[in-house]
Amino acid sequence: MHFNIISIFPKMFDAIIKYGIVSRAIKKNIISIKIWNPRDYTYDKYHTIDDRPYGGGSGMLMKAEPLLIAIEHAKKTTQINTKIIYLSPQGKPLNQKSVSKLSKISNFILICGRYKGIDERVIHSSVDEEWSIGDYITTGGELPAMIFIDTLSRLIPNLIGKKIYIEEDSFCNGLLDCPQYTRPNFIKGIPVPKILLSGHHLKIKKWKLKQSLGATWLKRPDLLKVIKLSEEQKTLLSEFKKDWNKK
Ligand code: 4GX
Repeated sequence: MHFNIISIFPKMFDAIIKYGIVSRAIKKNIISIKIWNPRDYTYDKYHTIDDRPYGGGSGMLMKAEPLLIAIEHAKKTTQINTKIIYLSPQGKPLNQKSVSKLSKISNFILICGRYKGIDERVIHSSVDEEWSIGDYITTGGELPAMIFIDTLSRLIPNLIGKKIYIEEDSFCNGLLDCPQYTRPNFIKGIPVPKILLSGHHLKIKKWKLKQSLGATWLKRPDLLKVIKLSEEQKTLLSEFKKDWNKK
């Protein structure tokens, strides 16, 4: 997976380039990250990348030309099948399903906007898709771009472990994860649920599914509305609700 980033703050990407799984994937040549700074493509004395919006209004916009030249330079180094993406609150909301679809693509150009955004003509002429990381505003597109790279990267086969681990993730089946425990057996007087120590693999699997359903019901009931539960899942959820009401 190759990521070309258009950003005026290249150093911010050290956060993923230097640490963790993305960093390891870069060293193994599984991922590449190249950053193109629009400021390097400005030709006035002050290297101006922003300007006031036509029609007035507060704040500044990123100028079109430095962004367009940076995009052209990035394009020259990548294959034909490259998706150009603008991260913005106006984009389609990312979720695990869209991330999973996007992870089939191998070349990206990610445009990181600052200030009040970028000249609309950059979006109109050069952007294939606009994506949002959520309904809130960050100070720039760099963190959203890193989230984009991070979530896609962890779906690359064998990068974080066996496929089965990814399939057990929250959201993979549309549900939240079940509670998890590790040693020791007691923490602050609270024991690990007995069933997890029982060695009954089938019962443990059922318990985990039941807890997943319960956690989703308690914490994210909206998620339950968009998935179709199997008969087994329906039974386990009603058992969870019964237990819950007894407490
Ligand atoms: N999901 N930001 C883009 C500049 C901007 C401002 C207004 C268009 C209109 C964001 C998000 C996000 C901050 C990136 C503002 N662009 N990006 N930037 N939420 O908040 O992706």
